[in-house]
Amino acid sequence: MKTLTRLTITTALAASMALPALADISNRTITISNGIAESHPVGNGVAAMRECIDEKTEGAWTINAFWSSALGDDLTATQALRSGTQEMVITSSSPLVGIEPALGVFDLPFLFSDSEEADAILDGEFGDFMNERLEAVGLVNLAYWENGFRNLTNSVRPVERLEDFDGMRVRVMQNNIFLDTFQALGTNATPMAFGEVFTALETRAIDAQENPYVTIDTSQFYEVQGYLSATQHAYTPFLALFSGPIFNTYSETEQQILRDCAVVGRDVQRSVSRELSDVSLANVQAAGMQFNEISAEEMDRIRAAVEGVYATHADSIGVDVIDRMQAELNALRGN
Ligand code: KDG
Repeated sequence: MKTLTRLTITTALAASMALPALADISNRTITISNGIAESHPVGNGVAAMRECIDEKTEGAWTINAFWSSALGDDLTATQALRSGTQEMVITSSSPLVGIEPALGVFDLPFLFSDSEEADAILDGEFGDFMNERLEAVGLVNLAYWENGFRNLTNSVRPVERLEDFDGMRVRVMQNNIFLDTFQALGTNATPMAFGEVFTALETRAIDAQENPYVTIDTSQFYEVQGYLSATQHAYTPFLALFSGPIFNTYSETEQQILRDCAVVGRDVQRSVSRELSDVSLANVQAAGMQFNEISAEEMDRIRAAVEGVYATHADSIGVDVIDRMQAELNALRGN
């Protein structure tokens, strides 16, 4: 009899220890949006995050994903998070500099040398520093996902030297740092939301745009662009943002589930993005794009032409922000 009693008490204790976690998880519906097609590696990331959430909530949460700017562009969706009318967005950081100017540091040309450096900065102290600033404006950044290294496409000519940029009508993200960078290269730069780019290229309202290979491929820019040049002029991250007002209504258990599963999604998304980069480059060439790399000498001239953007935007980004970034990069590079 005593053994049965002990067993019953042990089982009851074990069950009661499990209960708080389940009791802390309510039925939830999460709306998440993004500006690109689901075939982009962001789709893989969202799928992995959803699987993680299904497992941890035992199916108590529903994730509804919307693609190709269906719920508005990056800035519109992000404002919906701040007002508490949408839960989540995977967005480029660049269009958000009007909300948090410090984000502009990620738009500085040729800032990161490679994705390993980008990961170390974004997943380290600097990323935490930026996340604190985002929380102050009602945005919880659950993780940094990968947009990637950006390259120029156009319908006019191969860009092999600095002078080939001259007069080109280039679409840039709604961000003065990108605007000034491409004006410094001699182009006629135009800020535009991502959802409008394909039509603007198709109608020849603009000549060019710049994005990572996987975006050029999955957004089918090869249908309206003849030339792709490996400028690799900036590495921009994606932010996996959650609404601050809504996040604050979640239990600590639920908040941790969001953070943990956004990291699971991040690792899958980055991995697929890097695996697909060369595949996408091959795809767009097979679809007819003429690809060219740029000589080291010409890359030095291009870098020199845009280096003034750092000084021009130091005040708007924050000298302290840029100094912090440079210090962490120097430490990584052993300088
Ligand atoms: O929602 C993300 C897209 O808007 C993303 O592709 C942003 O790189 C981007 C661009 O060029 O606008």
